[in-house]
Amino acid sequence: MRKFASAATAMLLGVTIFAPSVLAADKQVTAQSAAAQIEPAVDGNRIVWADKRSGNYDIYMRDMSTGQERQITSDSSKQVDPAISGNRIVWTDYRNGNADIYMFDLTTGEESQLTTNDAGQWNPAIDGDTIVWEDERGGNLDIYSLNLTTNRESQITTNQADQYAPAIAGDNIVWQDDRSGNSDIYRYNLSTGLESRLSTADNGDQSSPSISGNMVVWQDNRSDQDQIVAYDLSTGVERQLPSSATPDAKKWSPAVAGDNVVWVDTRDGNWNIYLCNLATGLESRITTDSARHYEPAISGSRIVWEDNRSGSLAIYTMDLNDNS
Ligand SMILES: [Ca+2]
Ligand SMILES: [Ca+2]
Ligand SMILES: [Ca+2]
Ligand SMILES: [Ca+2]
Repeated sequence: MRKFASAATAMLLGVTIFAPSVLAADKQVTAQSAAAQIEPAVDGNRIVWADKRSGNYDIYMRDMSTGQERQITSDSSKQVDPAISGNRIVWTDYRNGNADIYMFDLTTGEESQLTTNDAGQWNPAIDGDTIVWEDERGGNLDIYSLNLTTNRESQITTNQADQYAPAIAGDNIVWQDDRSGNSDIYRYNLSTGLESRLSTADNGDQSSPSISGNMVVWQDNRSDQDQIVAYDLSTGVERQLPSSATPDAKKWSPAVAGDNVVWVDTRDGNWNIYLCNLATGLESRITTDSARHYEPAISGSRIVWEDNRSGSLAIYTMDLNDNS
């Protein structure tokens, strides 16, 4: 409560005040290197990213509970865009001359190629036993899924426009969909087989969806300024974040875990990571220096992002529960 001591007063005034001091200490995940470390993803204490220290991009992982770093791929072609759920890491892999989805199982130490089609497969996301990705085998982008328990691959969308940037939580797959002439957010439920459009605004692009439980967030420029929208699948209620008025600031790349939403925000004149708690409406600034911070991801209380404060791209993390 100490952190948000002025919150009640702030709410009375109709604005949201964020804590002036840092919530918790941030830490550099990656060893200092002139090579780029990009595209972080996180599940619990395990952080994965794409790392160019070998002269080409590979996937690396660091477990913050043990401090141990592990190189996941060593192939000389490009491995990028990792995602992680439990003991499984997935990524986009160019070793076959086109993009495919690969997986590494931390339990067995085994790597497997999940797609073999000559067209491109990109941007995997994983939750439990289900992997989703965007796939160009039909001549336009569609969403595909693979159930690791049944080893069954499914085509989720068939529309001739592009469907891409998928995210998954439980039975719900969400993605960015261009079928209406601009981008909207759609959802497919693996249990019911039903597809629905979530974003209600006809104008502007709704993009970069993220999902946790029943909460979907996306970037939304319906009012010609990028903002963050949260949509609750259980109630159908959509709301803009945060409640504080910073209409001239652009907001990008949201990610959600439980009640916490993080995004990139330009209100301070540079790119910072901000946090909004959906239950309290309270907002916090996560990064404090004037460097660029972007591509945030979040799992539980742990936030990760890409950061250039040291002059080259590195991965940083903050555990909101770390009071040390
Ligand atoms: Ca590589
Ligand atoms: Ca392929
Ligand atoms: Ca399509
Ligand atoms: Ca739209």
